[in-house]
Formats: sequence, C-alpha cells, structure tokens
Amino acid sequence: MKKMNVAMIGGGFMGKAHAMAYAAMPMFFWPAPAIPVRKVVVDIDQARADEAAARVGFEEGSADWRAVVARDDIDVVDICTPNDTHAEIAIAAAEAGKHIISEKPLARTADEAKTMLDAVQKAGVIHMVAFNYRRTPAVALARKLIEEGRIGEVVNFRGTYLQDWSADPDSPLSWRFQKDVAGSGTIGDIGTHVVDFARYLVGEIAAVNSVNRTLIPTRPIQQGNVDKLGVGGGDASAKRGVVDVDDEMITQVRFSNGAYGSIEASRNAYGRNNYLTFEVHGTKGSIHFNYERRDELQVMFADDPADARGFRTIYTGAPHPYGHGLWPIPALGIGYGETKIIECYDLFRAITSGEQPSPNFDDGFRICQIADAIVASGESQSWIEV
Ligand code: SOE
Repeated sequence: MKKMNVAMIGGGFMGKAHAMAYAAMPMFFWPAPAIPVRKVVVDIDQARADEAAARVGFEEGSADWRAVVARDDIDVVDICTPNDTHAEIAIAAAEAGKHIISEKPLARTADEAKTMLDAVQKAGVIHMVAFNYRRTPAVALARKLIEEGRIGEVVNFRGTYLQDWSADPDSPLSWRFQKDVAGSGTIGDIGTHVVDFARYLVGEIAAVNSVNRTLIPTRPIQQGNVDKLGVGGGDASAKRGVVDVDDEMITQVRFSNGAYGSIEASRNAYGRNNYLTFEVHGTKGSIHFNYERRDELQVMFADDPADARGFRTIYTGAPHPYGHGLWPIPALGIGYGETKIIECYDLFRAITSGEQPSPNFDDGFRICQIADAIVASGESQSWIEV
C-alpha cells in the first residue's frame, strides 16, 4: 500500500486533531487509500517543533516551513496555522507540487483566497479546506436525504454556531480577535462552518443581509502566543488590546435557487459550547441537526400518517454515510476526532484518485466571498449580492 509523507505546519490544537487522523485513518478505513506518514511537523521554533513531533508522533520537527515544503520527500502539506499564514504557505506548497489541506477559513479575504486557488489550479495539485463538520455522518445523511428528495424542495435553512469561550470580557486577546491575523471574527472562525453547511445542503448563497457586532471592544493581551480559547480565563490585570473584529453575526441569506434562510454565530453565547445546528424545511418534510448531539439526525416526513407525524431520531451507524469504516453499533459515538479521520480518508481518496475533493479551494474561495459580503453588509446595513 502506498505511503505518503505529510508535512504539517502548526502543531497546536488543529495539529493535534490532524495528527490523530493521520494515525487513525487506516485503522478505520481499511484498505486505506494510502498510508499517511507523519514526517515533519513545523512550529515557531525548534524546541516547540521537537516537542510537537514527540507529542503528536511525527518523525521530525522543524522551524523552517519554507525548507520543509520544498523537500522532495514531502507529498502533502497540511496547514494548521493562524489565518494570516495560509496563503503564503499554500502558494509555496503548490509551487513545489505538493497536495494541500488547509484549515478554515481558507484565507482572511476572498482576494487572498483567490491567489491560493490560482496557485493550486496552476500547479494541478489536490486541494482541500478542512470544513470537517460536513463529514459528521448525520450531516452527510442529511445531504443524502435532501438529494433523494425525501423532504421535497428545500424552502429554507436556519443555521447557528454558538460557543461561549470568549464571553468572559477578560478572556485573552488571541489572534482570533485581530483583523490583521484572522480577517474577521465569528464570521470567518465559526460562521463559515455554517456557510459550508448551507452550500452543502441547499446550494449557492446569492445575497446576505447581516448585523455584525463587537460586544467586548478590548481584551487582556495574551502572553506566550498560545491560543487557549478562553480556557483558564484571562489575566484581568494585563494591559488590554483592541478587538477589531466581530463577536456576533446574524444574517439573512438568499440562495440562488430561491430558498431563504438565516445564519447566526457567536462565541459569547453563555451555555452554548459547540452549538452548531441547522434546520432545513422542505415541501415534504424537515431535517434538524445539532452537533452537540451529533450521532442523531432529526427528520420529519410530512407524508407520515397524521397520528404519527413528528420528528423522529435516526442514530447514525453502519447503514449511513461512512458507516462502513466507523463503529458497528449506532450511538457508540461519533466525536470531533472521527470527523477529522473521515476528512483525512476523503483527502487521501482524492489524492489517489486524482479527483478534487469537496470542499476544495474553490469552495473555500466562495465561502470567503460570502464572509466578505457578510462583513460588507454589516457595514452598509443592507443586502449585499455575493
Ligand atoms: C474556535 O471557535 C474553534 O476552534 C474554531 O476555530 C473551529 O473551527 C471549531 O471547530 C471549534 O472552535
């Protein structure tokens, strides 16, 4: 079986998730399309890179991503760094002929994402953006049911992504609150996951009309350059820096196919942890999903007998998308890790088949265009065509 060497840039939170997927993918999906080899992990200095290599099981650590992406023995470059670095790394990796997976959002703006899309298309490499939640089996099942016409024509989509890790005004000013690094706030960081769901389940978004707000205008400047996502709280006595991105977005959306909907995102919603949800209404039924109960898909079919009408719960398992590789009994439990393992499986399937996966950099670029339109619409307080 073919082995492929991976260089992973960034050994933090996302690096941990991706490294686990490289190790576990062949255990779940056997025969694997290829065996990923955890070759080199890059971090901001050699000590951190060596520590990351030991922790997440890579053969080597390096502090020089440019040298690593140019190496002949690297097949795949995996970008797990903050948003302001995605473009430079991806373009260099494409020029070196490497297949690429990038964390989301693809870039800070659509213009930046377009430079990445142009580079991968010119190089003819495989490219993927890590919107992993669409690989939750229940979400893939929702798409299958919609494609099969089981809920008729889709009329509307309501999606939310609510978290509370930044609700404390003294939680640290991570890069996620700085426009020059992140591009935008909740819009890019978590709103784009819902945009990915909306495009996956309903179709292209044509226009948006959003209210975007910054609720906490300053936060304590973070020490140590490690993004703790609010864990342990911040140092209230530290010097404060300015937040120049949104904390909350609430947008109406119009789809190209005539459906309407709404998308909301906040990281300040006390009590909500990873409340990534959608409800899709069609002319023959409805589908509801909540990632906090991700083994379950709620479906309602309007042609059920009147005395049995209502949402029913499907626990995803072997008969459902990706079920052949996952656990044999429904509700044994799908986790964040499994979504990344499935993502890794689809990446290597794409690489070995030569067929671009979805979402790829073209999807990532279009999602950045929608994110830019959400920002612009909040500023102009009007509908913006994408
Ligand atoms: C922080 O909001 C974050 O880590 C996002 O950046 C991820 O995309 C999401 O999966 C979990 O929360």
